[in-house]
Amino acid sequence: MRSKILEELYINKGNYISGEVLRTKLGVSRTAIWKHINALKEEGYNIETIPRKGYMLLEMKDKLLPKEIEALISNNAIGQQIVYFDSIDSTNSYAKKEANKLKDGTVILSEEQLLGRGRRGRNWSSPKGTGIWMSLVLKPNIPPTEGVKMTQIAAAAVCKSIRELTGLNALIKWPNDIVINGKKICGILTEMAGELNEVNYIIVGIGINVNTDGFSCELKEKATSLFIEGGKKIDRRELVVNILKNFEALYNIYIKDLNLDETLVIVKNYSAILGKEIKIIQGNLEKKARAIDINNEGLLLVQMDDGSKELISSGEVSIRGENGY
Ligand code: BTX
Repeated sequence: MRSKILEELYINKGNYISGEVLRTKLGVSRTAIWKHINALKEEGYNIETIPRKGYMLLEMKDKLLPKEIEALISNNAIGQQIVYFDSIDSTNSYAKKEANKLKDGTVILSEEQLLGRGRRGRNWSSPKGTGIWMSLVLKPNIPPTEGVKMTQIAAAAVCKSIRELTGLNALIKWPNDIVINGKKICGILTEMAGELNEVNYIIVGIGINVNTDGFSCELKEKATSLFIEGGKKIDRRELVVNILKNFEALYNIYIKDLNLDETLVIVKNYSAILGKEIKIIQGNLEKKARAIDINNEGLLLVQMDDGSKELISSGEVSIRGENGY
């Protein structure tokens, strides 16, 4: 019912619609409508209420409200259903908790995360209204070993979208970061549950610093935002929509016959590390190497100082450039 009321408000955007009209159109009591309107206000919708005139949906600048995003991605399967929060612990945690109830392709968005998560229990800073903190719920029919490739698909989609929308030189730092001018603008956290040969669900968490105008001392050296780099505020809705479209295109190509080629073209073309000296950090161990290639499986091929070659899989390592992050 809430989404039907919202739909009516959208159709009449900028004009008042009376409680009575809503009541007859939707066949519920005026009290029920009033309660739903209040709930919508709590979700972040800017609705003006005037006695005897009714309700009017006002412009909501720079909010990631689902109806507007859904309208812009009408042809996409991913994002047909959007779950939106003003505040939440973590969109990935929510998606995992509710995975069995959520449809394939559902997108979770929140204006802020209070306990945003990175890999291996690290934090992900997610301040209110400044970034894109989103999780995609996927239920593909693929072997669980393929799941890690979602990170590469997401990285390619985000990198492509940032380049298309901002013209900034976004690069992919294998396996799960996007960087601009050597600083992290986006992190990706892919989590999966499944049986031996079947995926139950894959959650692809994407965090992007969009309009952030400053970072804590701790993050200043390694984090940046699209606003800091480009000097312009970005419409987060437009970026979300672009990413979902790019993701879906690459995902569909991949899912057809598990061929990652299209994604790999982007991942390699815009790699921040290929051909460079890097440090591979595994627990307390640090090794120097040269990043040579990313293979068909999305694994990183490196050459050690002694000339030997090694394939690195994304789960185990962090990568640092020779000069810091
Ligand atoms: P990661 O483990 O590669 O990176 C985490 C590290 O990045 C932190 O230890 C910190 O040094 C640094 N960091 C923390 N916050 C930021 C930030 N906002 N910008 C730049 N650097 C930062 C990367 O993990 C994966 C992050 C995924 C985040 C998304 S947001 C939606 C979804 N929900 C959720 O809880 N996580 C994902």
